[in-house]
Amino acid sequence: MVYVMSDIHGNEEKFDNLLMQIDLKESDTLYILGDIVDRGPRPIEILKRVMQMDNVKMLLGNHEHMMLQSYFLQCKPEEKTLCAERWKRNGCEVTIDGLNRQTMADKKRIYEYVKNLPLNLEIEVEGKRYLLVHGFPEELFGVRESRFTDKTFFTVWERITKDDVMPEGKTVIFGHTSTDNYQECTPPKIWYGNNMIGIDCGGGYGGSGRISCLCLNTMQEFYA
Ligand SMILES: [Mn+2]
Repeated sequence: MVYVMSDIHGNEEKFDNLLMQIDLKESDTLYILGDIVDRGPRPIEILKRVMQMDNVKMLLGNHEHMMLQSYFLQCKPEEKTLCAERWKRNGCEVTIDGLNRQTMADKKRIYEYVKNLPLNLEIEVEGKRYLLVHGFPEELFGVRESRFTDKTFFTVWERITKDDVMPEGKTVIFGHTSTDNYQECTPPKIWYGNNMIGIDCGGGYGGSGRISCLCLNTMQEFYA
């Protein structure tokens, strides 16, 4: 079976609850569409577990991108303050705490893993093509109007709207923008648009927010 999940944001309890619900087997594949870190209590612990799981594949989210830029100093020196402030507004403290508790070797492993994460992945399940993205399809950079002038920023930060036209022949599955932007529903649910499926059910924000998981073989939905 193939599953997608997104925006876990340090919520290890909800992550474990979902893993239990789907009963993930070694022969299954779970795609996590970015934003494991920041906000919730155990972001680095989840990230380290994911790094060890051969059947879990992850995309870069804007929160991992902020971590790379600020903690691992991938930003331009003149943008250091700007990046640090942006990350601070987005719940970085738990991630910094978690990273500071790691050995040098583990920090290096985390850095190597995160900096090599793909922006998008295209997969086929049951004869259907899916494009997995965190924020927006990379191939629409320069096509879709955006305030982001850098392709990575565009892909991890830009938000899909109901009226966006997705690339032909595939269904885009995305996180990043919680589904209450597209539909009124309490608690939030997975949103199905025109060739696009939004799976961020606001689990990173507490309240009635949930983390969702979708099985692409059966389209069965799971929530925690
Ligand atoms: Mn995001």
